[in-house]
Amino acid sequence: MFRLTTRQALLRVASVLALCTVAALPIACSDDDDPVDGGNGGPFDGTIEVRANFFSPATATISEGDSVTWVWAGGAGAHTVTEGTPPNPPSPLFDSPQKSSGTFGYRFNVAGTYPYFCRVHGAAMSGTIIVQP
Ligand SMILES: [Cu+2]
Repeated sequence: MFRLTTRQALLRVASVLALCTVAALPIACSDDDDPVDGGNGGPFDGTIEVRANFFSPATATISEGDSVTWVWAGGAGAHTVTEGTPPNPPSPLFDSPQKSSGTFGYRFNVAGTYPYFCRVHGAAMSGTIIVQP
């Protein structure tokens, strides 16, 4: 009787441990301090980080009707997200204010290739959104 109880207890402990291991996996897998770029080369999640003079990822491919959100990383300095090519595109499709925190979003409704850049840093800080039909 005592043996059976001990065995049952051990089995119970083992299954609890197994459950904890499974439950802990998603946390371990998502332990990525850079979730914005899709992390670890994962698929583009619609978010681009605005960092100290570069966009991450610099090139992103989306589908028609998808939105992109640029997120200013902490301490990255002041930047814009401006459609077109530097220095001064005539009528940018989108042109964020110059800022050093927060986000900026744009929805791409027409397929095509959209270059963009930062007005502060010019060609040195640029990116491309590829919108597939
Ligand atoms: Cu910039």
